[in-house]
Amino acid sequence: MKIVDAKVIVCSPGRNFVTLKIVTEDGIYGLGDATLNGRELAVASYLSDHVIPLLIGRDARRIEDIWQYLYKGAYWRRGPVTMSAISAVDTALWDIKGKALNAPVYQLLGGASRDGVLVYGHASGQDIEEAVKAVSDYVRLGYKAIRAQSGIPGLPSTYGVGRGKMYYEPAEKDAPLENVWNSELYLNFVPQLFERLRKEFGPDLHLLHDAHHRLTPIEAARLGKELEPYHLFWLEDPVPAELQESFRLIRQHTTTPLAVGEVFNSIYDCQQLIQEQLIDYIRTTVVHAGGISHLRKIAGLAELYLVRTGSHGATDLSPVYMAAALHFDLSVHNIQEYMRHTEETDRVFPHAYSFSEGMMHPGDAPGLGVDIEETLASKYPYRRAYLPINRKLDGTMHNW
Ligand code: GCO
Ligand code: MG
Repeated sequence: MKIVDAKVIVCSPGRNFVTLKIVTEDGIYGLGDATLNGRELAVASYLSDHVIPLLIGRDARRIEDIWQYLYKGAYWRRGPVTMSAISAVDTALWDIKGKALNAPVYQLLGGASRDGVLVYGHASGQDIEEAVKAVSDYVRLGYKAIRAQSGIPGLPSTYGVGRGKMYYEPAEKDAPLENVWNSELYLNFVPQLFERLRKEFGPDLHLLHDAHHRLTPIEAARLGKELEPYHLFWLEDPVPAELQESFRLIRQHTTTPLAVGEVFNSIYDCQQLIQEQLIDYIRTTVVHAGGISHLRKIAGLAELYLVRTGSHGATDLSPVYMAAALHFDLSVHNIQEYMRHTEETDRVFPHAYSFSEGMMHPGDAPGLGVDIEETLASKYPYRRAYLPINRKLDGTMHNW
């Protein structure tokens, strides 16, 4: 089954998405998401200029061989651009295999290991009252797990507080937004938020929180410790994770479960974190960490050490990603982040996955069960956009 054509489709139905489409000689095509928020065109060029010419004429059925060919063959390994490009190829090839065998991809991965995938949604507010209201909106929609973020008194803006009510979009057109940060104000405030949420919603609702790489290890240890009475499902990205051993210090001080990995690209980024059991959830994704093939290897390693997967699923990952993630998710034991896309985005990417009672299912369409309406997509041309940057109150550049 020769690959005869491939192309990259960049569109912006509300936000930018990069989609790879691979076509085989018998007319079957597959899709892969290659969106790298704020650096989209680098991956588009990597694919069009360097990868697509190597794909033409190859047998689309040889998924693992093509993965190894692109990974080992590049010589320059890993990194978000390379790995997002490889991920898109891998995902598109799984889509093709499913369609060719007339089976949903999860059936090729060992079949459903449970009835549905527990997902968590994003609730946020400018202050505690708004955050409580947002969490109750998600409870009403049927969510069993909810991430809660709130504006911090004394800071004009912060990570995770959406502009709209049910949608969240941090990227800004043309130039990055500048956020202001202060760890002391944040650390003093967050336990109050979760004390209130536990009081309002009782012990059973799964509550999550994302510190978005902003703390030092000892600050993260303090936060984890102070959040212990509120039994978080997880505390995410407490510190920037380049230094994997920094989690040892956090771990020594707190039993709050830790999640990390949305910015990782390969198994090597989390090998130590998993093998030393320094984390509880690994958040690598199909779209940035080598596709379904590589994510299965990460999940396999994690399973040995009782680390579960909880993949990133923000709206900057397209419905093509969400479909692929759900097929993978259904085959392993985990939770999945789910931020609803806008209707505009959903119209460009019709899909078979569905949400009900806090759970999602990828559907039973052959392949991934997601498509791209190319004519509609072409009506939304790319517009350069950037993620925000973050400075401390005195102007020092900090992690966003
Ligand atoms: C999350 C993430 C996102 C990222 C975004 C960056 O946990 O959902 O932290 O909100 O900030 O994906 O592009
Ligand atoms: Mg995050």
